[in-house]
Amino acid sequence: FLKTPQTIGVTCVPFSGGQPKGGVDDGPVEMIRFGIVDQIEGMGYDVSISDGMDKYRSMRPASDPPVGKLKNPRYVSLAARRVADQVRAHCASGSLALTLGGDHSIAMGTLVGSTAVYGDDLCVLWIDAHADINTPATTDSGNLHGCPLSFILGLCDKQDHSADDGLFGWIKPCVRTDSLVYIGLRDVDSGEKAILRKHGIKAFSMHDVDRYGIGRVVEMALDHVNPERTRPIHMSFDVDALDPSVAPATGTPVRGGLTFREGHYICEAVAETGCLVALDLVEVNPALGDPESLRQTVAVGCSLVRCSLGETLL
Ligand code: B3U
Ligand code: MN
Ligand code: MN
Repeated sequence: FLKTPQTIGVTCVPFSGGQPKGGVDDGPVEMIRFGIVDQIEGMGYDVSISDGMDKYRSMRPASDPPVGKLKNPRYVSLAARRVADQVRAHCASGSLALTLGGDHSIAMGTLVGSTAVYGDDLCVLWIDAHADINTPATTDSGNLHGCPLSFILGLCDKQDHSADDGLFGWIKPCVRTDSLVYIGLRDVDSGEKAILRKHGIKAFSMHDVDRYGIGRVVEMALDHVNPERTRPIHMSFDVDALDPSVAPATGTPVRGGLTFREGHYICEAVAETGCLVALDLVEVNPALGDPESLRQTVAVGCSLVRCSLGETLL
């Protein structure tokens, strides 16, 4: 694959159906208003933007009763499918696909889109306080933003989620469990821990960040999924990986998170590989907290994106 695309294909996904709190659907527009597109262009990139971001809101079905425990299953499936098409189009044209969420359920779409182009070669860095790997059977909350990886990795029992209408049947397993690595975990459900153990999925928790320091952790994470630094990387960055003192405006903050520098270090190290082909920045919720929390969280989200694109490399 061509390293370091010169065009950034932006997909804005004003979507909140994967969890119960309103406001996360305003994440993308706040990042645009903060100037993320101008900032990226200012770094010398060409930017193309997917059209029809307003369509995501109007996709909500009139009736969307739970399937098993899963909430808003039709809405999540429809929106993610559209995300997949838009991300696939950006990747196919050789652009780096930047997706601004929205809650993390949209990563079902971003990963289907990126792997449609890069296939098995793609590896995934999941930066998050949470593992987002619940299956329709293990989820307690029924919130699909806690489940995207189980679909992508093919860990769901078919009868769990598609018995009635094959709602998520369009998501074929597209990432191998050894092509995924986590950084930042600190709030993982017991069912999720069992899944991580069973499949031997590599995860660097905050405990590991404390023990080894962020420099070693990122090196070990990249060595695990991308030892030669030749595989394309999809980084899915949930802003709640950061400590709530750094990114307060998010739906499920968990204390003890990454510092401002640790978060940025991850992005810089990924930029340095030259392998980044897709980046998700999700779970910025402008409705939560005071205006200063909002400004701070949107600003740090934009800053993480710019660093991932190489801004602070000398
Ligand atoms: N694991 C829990 C909590 C959670 C996951 N992702 C977020 N929260 N943001 C769940 O609902 O699946
Ligand atoms: Mn999270
Ligand atoms: Mn997440």
